[in-house]
Amino acid sequence: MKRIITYGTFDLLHYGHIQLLKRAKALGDYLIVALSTDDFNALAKGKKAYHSYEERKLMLEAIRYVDLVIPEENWEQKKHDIVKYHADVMVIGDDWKGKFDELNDLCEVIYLPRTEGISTTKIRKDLEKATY
Ligand code: C2G
Repeated sequence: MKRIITYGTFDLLHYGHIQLLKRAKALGDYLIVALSTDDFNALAKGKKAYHSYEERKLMLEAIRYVDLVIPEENWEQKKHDIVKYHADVMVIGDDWKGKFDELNDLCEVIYLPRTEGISTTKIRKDLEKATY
């Protein structure tokens, strides 16, 4: 069983996120998503997700590619997670290219091309401009 792990906030879930999860799952048999908690978002990522951790977790667990959702509470937990969950591959979008290469001594690290033309920021901006 080839186990994949990935990390993210996955807020305002969109097809770019789904495409990442789909490609990540295609690399193995079991996909673990470490989902940024509300505190981690606020304190370390400077983000305020629209949906709470519990709401984002519920949505991710409904995705066919996702087998397990765990909390991402800090930047340092990745090595621990890879060992604890026996991850063979850590996958993340190439906006992080090179940032997690130190994990190569524990597992394969793969940076996948981001899906162009969609982002949470774009959604928020487009909604602000939209006049329904
Ligand atoms: N993503 C993508 N294409 C997009 C938008 C996002 O492939 N158009 C990918 C990102 O590269 C990431 C995943 O979807 O792999 C989740 O995106 P975010 O929630 O924005 O992740 P981020 O906030 O960058 O968190 O410790 C790592 C961080 O938790 C990553």
